[in-house]
Amino acid sequence: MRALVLVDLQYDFCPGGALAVARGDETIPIASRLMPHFSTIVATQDWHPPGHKSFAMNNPGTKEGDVIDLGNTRQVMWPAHCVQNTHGAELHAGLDRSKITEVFQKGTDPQLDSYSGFFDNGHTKATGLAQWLSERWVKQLYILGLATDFCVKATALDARQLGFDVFLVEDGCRGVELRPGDSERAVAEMRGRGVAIVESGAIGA
Ligand code: VGL
Ligand code: ZN
Repeated sequence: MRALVLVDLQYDFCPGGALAVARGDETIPIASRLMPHFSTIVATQDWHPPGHKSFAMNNPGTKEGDVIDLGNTRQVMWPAHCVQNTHGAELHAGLDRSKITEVFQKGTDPQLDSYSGFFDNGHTKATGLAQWLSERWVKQLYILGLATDFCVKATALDARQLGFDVFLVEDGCRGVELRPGDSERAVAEMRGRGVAIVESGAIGA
């Protein structure tokens, strides 16, 4: 069985959003074209409480882009984004919500960030996605979304580590690019860990 994994296709990562990714909205029609080709579709949703420690505003003395120690991880300071029950946290309405089998929320622990759809950044708690997929005999994951260099990468690498066959739909991803080239380096790292890099046009029934 295969599944389509839509990573963080939320307004805050699209142009005009709080943590806007350049051309992030171009992922939406690509996701929509692929959805009819999958019977199992999961979406991850970045879903932070207002006091989340990944927000610079919640760490006095820091500014956006700084990196601090948080638990046993290094944490980038982000602008407040994907705050629970705000418009920015909603999945983009260009997606047919009725075709998404299940949504997995992450980043809900105020003390810990979670880029991956599977585990928090400290790898201490599972979101339940891995078990959910294995209960449905899913072995192949087609992953796309936002952002290439953070949540998409973390999700794909965890998926590989968990033993899934992983296909990154590269044209369905856009990156934050804190440093130019981050997305390209992220794709190279994924490829190096056994992720197959594919284009959406090659995917059909
Ligand atoms: C993401 C930074 C902070 C992402 C989420 O979806 O890639 N990036 N929170
Ligand atoms: Zn976040």
